[in-house]
Amino acid sequence: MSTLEKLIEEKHQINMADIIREGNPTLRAIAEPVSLPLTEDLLKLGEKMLEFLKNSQDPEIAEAMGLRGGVGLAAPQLDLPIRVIAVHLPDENPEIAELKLSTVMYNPRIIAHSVQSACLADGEGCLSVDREVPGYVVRHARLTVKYIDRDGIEQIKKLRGYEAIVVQHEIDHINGVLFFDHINPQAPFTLDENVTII
Ligand code: 0S5
Ligand code: NI
Repeated sequence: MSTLEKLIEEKHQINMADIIREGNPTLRAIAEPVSLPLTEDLLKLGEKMLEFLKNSQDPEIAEAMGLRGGVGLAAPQLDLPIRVIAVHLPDENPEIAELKLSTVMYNPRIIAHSVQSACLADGEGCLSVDREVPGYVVRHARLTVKYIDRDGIEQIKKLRGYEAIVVQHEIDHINGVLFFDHINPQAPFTLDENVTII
């Protein structure tokens, strides 16, 4: 049975054992676009990815399943070299309260971005990286992303703040890029003037 078939089996719930780690070449590959119309299997995959993120953010479920809490997941992290990402932002993030992003994006593409940059104050981690890499990960502060949604409809969305950072981390994964690629090991906490720390 293929990796995709196993992941989308009715009884299967995505867990840490499904997530590949640093060193696996799939994390460094350019993932393939998904073809349209979306297949039933790709729709199921998207649902499973979102379910994983929700489970991982529920303290009881995360504890029981041994999950590391996450806000995003990209198909290459499941050893699937395809352009599918899921983002599920936690309710407790005050900035996002009015605009909570919980989406699966097929073939997402950044079609425009700000000159202004931003980074998370605490740096970033990754469910595929089992070590801490300190340093600012400088990204676009705002972006316009175009993607196919679960109804097969093309969407164009403007993002800023935390959600823009998360979507960029996930789009990096489908391009074979890991967060620490953006960290200068000689000066991990050196920033330009035009970078907002969030
Ligand atoms: C509850 C639990 C609520 C945890 C929030 C969290 C995808 C939480 C994380 C990911 C930086 C921008 C380690 C910690 C990393 C996107 C990495 C955890 C974000 C994606 C998952 C990353 N985390 N948890 N990943 O490609 O905030 O930030 O969520 O690797
Ligand atoms: Ni990651």
